[in-house]
Amino acid sequence: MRRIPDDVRLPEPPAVLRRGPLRAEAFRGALHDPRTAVVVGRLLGAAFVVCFLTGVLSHLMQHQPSWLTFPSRPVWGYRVTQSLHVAAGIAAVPLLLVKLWVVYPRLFAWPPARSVRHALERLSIAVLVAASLFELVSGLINVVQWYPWPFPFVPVHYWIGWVATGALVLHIAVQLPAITRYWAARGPEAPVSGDGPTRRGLMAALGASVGLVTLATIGQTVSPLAKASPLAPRRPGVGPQRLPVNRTAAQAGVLGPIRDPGWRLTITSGATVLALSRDELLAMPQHTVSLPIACVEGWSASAKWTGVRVRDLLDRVGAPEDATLRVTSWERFSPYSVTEMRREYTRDPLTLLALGINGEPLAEDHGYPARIIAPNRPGVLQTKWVATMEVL
Ligand SMILES: Nc1nc2c(c(=O)[nH]1)N[C@H]1C(S)=C(S)[C@@H](COP(=O)(O)O)O[C@H]1N2
Ligand SMILES: [Mo]
Repeated sequence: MRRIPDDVRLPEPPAVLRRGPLRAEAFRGALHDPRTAVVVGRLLGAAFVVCFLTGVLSHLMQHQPSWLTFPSRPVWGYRVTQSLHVAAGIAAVPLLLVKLWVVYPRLFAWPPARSVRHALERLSIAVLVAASLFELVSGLINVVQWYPWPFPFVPVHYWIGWVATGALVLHIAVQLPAITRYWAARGPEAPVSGDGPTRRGLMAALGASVGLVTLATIGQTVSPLAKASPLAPRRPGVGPQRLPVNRTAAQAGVLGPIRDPGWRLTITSGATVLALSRDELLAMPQHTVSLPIACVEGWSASAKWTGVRVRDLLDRVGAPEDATLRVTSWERFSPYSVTEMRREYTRDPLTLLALGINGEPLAEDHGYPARIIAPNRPGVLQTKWVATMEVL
């Protein structure tokens, strides 16, 4: 590959094009300055780092690679990291809007590209802006479960997250001189003059917007705040048995098999096959645990689950201690139809095949006759309407 010399100058565009926003002094507002860009950029960068780390963690927990194991404790681990992911993403919306407002005059820099290097820099910023907007918008509309696009949300949101993060790292590297100048010149702040708001006013408005959008949505996971969160798409405490429902039994097309009086749970381990009715499951030792359902969409809610320990079921079919378990739902053709659990989950005394919730038999929409509930596990893997359990 040929190196691109730093100083490959591009021809100057004709001066007649320099009109409107392209003319010199088109933007006089004092807050389109590098200092404001750095101050807002730092906050936005922090929100992005939180989103990226918690997002990668969530992805790995949902698509667990064979070389990686996750502990089943603390039980609230996924609840906290996923709430942070969604809350930081929502807080990043006003931050990104303000950041774009601060720097948008640079879109009209003259000349549009001084050199090949400058053109590449601008291209990388275009990628950063596009990827950031895509991540925030796709994340938000996933929270409200609206899928207007023809591609699957999870892999695209995941990979564009890497693109945005790569572009962000490049952007920070390119802007390092400006950032260092900002730190060196700190000290008494130069008064900003000119039209428009002061920097302090801008930051106060920004802080208020971040606080407002956070408060308006955080109630979807912090139950005492639910009343103050008009925009929270789900609320803990609302739904059958005071727990939100992600997909109903009717939507999943399982009403036939789960209402069948001949319903049986099939457990297989090698040649051993055990078929248990709900009454037989209820006759086994029952345990009650308090565990949250924590959805990737950011809502979470705690409930008291009662049922049979998964490890007791495994012992009944003589499964090896470290066996992996495959759980299949009556629901077909859904990404949530099948999940696998390794020993950290199957052997945890809190991992249940739940038959009841908050003192009542499971509602159909919560997975009747039986569902999985395990500690520190993404909601999407808490399989409802369990049909079979296979020891692998
Ligand atoms: N079979 C099946 N299990 C499922 C789902 C599903 O659509 N089908 N949704 C999952 C998701 S995304 C979540 S967050 C939880 C929600 O459980 P709940 O509806 O009982 O609150 O169930 C999980 N188990
Ligand atoms: Mo979910």
